[in-house]
Amino acid sequence: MLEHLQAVPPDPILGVLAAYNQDPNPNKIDLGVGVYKDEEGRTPILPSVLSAERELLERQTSKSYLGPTGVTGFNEAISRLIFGADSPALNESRIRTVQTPGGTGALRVAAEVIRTANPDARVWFSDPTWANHTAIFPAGGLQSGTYPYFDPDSNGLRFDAMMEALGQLGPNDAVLLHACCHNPCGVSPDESQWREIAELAGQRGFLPVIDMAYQGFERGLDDDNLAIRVFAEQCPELIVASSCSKNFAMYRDRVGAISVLASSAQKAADIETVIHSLTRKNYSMPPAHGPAVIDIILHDDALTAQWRAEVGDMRDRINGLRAGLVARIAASGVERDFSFLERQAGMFSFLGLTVDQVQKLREQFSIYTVNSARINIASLNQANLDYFVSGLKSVLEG
Ligand code: PLP
Ligand code: TYF
Repeated sequence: MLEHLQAVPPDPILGVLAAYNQDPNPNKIDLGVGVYKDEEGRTPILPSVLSAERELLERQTSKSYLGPTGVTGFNEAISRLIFGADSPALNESRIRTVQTPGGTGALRVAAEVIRTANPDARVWFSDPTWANHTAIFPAGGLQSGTYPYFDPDSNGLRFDAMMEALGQLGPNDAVLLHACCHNPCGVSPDESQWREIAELAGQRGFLPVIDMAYQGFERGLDDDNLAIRVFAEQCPELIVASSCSKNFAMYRDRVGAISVLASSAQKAADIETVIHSLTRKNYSMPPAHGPAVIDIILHDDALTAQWRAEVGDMRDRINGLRAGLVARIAASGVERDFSFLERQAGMFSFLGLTVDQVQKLREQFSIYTVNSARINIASLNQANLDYFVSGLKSVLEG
């Protein structure tokens, strides 16, 4: 039977990393995979996480099963973090959060929850979106489509076209939105645009599904959940898939959560049983280590303050790099205006290069980007910035 299986090409983003790893050039730069790096090019364990892991090691007396809900202290703390501690829906017990294996696991569970509620539902993605979205939701049994989002001419948002497309949708539709730090384009709606989108969702009755993989990397931990708070005000129902990979730098521990806001406390409790039944048929129960660590951090004032400062440092470094990059490109004499890089946020932006130019950057300079010319800004540092800018200038002028 297995004879019928054919090889499948690797994930294009992870493929860039594999090609980079094989390149012997000492000046090589990996601007591909979205992993935060510090000024030395490392992705260290956050000191707050290390402290909590030490405490967990001392405290933990058993590794017996926890059950389908996982670490309840984590679920409760994540609800507060992503909806805001003063969220009216939280006080009305209309929100249920269940830990999942990463934000990716949360997205897959979200797809299955939607399919269970309505097998004919269609999910709509921004054009463009993270490639895994377009794989996960169909794998979870949903049809999909796209709505206009990024404008390559202005490097901004196609807000009017987006609103027009979303204005056609209704109760059989789910709309996937990036809460902040859009992957791959770095463009977010502003506050008044978020309010208009949420009002439209309320009027049309489509289900917002918010992917928040970068909370804290755009404007701050307490501001980056703006979209979630606005949708929670305007819509009776909402799904959030959140990730702790980036803001706790716990990538390989696979920590995330699905949160569902329902029209009543009873409905929220009912939906949680649906989530448990879906995950039981998949991975049975979620892994506990990462959430146990985050449970410790978010229930300890000193560790929480330390972690918040660490997230602030990562955000400030990325924003500093954005400003530095714009200045160095302009100073190098490149004619094209790259000032949009400073108006965008998070780890990612498009450089606006052709596939040919991307190829040249790779072959002539060992500078690796995704084929779409998406770069991970956090991979730049003072030691490689000038080399990157000279490579960029050369392919733009060549
Ligand atoms: N959503 C987006 C937009 C992402 O970029 C990522 C990954 O980095 C995720 C979700 C999920 O990440 P993870 O499964 O590592 O939590
Ligand atoms: O877009 C990125 O680079 C990150 C990391 O299959 C990532 O989201 C990339 C590919 C993948 C899983 C995570």
